[in-house]
Amino acid sequence: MTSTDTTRDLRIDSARLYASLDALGRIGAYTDERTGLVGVCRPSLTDADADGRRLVMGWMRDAGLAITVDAIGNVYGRRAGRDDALPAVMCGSHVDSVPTAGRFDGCLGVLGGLEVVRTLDDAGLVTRRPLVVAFFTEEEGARFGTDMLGSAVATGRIALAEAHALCDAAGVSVGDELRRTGFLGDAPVDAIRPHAYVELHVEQGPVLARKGLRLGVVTGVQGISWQELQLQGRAAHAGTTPISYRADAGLVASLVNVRMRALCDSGDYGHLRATMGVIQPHPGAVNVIPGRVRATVDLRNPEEDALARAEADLHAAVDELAAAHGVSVAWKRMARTPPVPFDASVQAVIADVATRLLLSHEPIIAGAGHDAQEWARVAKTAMIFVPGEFDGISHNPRELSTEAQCADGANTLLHTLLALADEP
Ligand code: HGY
Ligand code: MN
Ligand code: MN
Repeated sequence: MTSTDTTRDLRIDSARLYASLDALGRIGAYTDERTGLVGVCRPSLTDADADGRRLVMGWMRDAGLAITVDAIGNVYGRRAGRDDALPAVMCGSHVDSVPTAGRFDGCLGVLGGLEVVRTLDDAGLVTRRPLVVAFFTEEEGARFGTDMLGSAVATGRIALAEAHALCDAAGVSVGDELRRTGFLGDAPVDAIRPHAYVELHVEQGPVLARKGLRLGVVTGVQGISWQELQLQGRAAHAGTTPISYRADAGLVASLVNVRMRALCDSGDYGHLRATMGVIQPHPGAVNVIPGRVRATVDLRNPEEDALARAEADLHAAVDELAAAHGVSVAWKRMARTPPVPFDASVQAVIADVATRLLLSHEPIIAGAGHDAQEWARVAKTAMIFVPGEFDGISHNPRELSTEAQCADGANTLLHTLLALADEP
């Protein structure tokens, strides 16, 4: 059953989708004291994440999906196809969030897939291939330090034992949290090898909105480099210690941050983006020169060689800055993924659907990491982006895509899945 006359005019129920996003967004909700905005804080495998997972799994059951949970806590909801022995077409994303999230990052891809299932149920339609709607563990990496963790384990990039052993800042491991929350599933992590994977996601940036486009056909994901930087100086009295006697780790961290921006502004590394998201001085007292600093370095680049050069040149610069101030340096690799291109044929299906739905669209590269970049290793994969308001701001409670924008994405997902599920 392709997107033929029987399905051509099929559309999702946008009010139902938006209500689901709203209901899930109330789990882990908090009010930002500065702006009064309501954000979402559901770091992976916290109680809030577990509550969000169970809410979505209840909806999956209500929609008749057969649920499996694997040994890294990935959750798959399966809808039988007419030729049920064929590999499924999968969609999904993540429901864990950064600590200052909005309601759409990841959730639109999961609940958009669920809305597709609900729409097909309402219409009494069964696709040729089975469909799977999934959500994956620790996509954000904000708690355990490695992004797209669940998808990376499911597709063989990270070993299960290595993933289970990862710990958060409090020393709590992924394995322990999976057990504590009840999400240490018994399905093997490589149980699913889909025919194709399509992920609907908010763009999380300003490009589509500024061009007045309704959709993005995502061509791939840029390279990501996450490192932890430990700077070790010497704690000392802020008042009695002459400037020339200091080994100020806090000063070096600031100098490194400024140098990171200089690398971006230099133009020598293409479209390099650099962020020092964590800067933790110790002891963190007003009258003590920081003896040490734990910082994180997030580098992004669409070109692998420019990313690698930026990593190498930053390491050299940090050594120089630290040595000049009597501070020692230790690096720890957190995550590293190269740029990943998406499948051209799936992109073509998405573009064709968008054209038929009269939705303006253009190719766009993903600035953020996504589960799709892992699934691209084992299945033909692409993504659909929808724009957001306020320059598409994300990882911020102000994140907002309208009901109409979400509907554009979910309708495109619906017809893309129908086309792929009908493939021989
Ligand atoms: O960091 C990222 O790009 C994604 O939000 N995990
Ligand atoms: Mn996301
Ligand atoms: Mn995110």
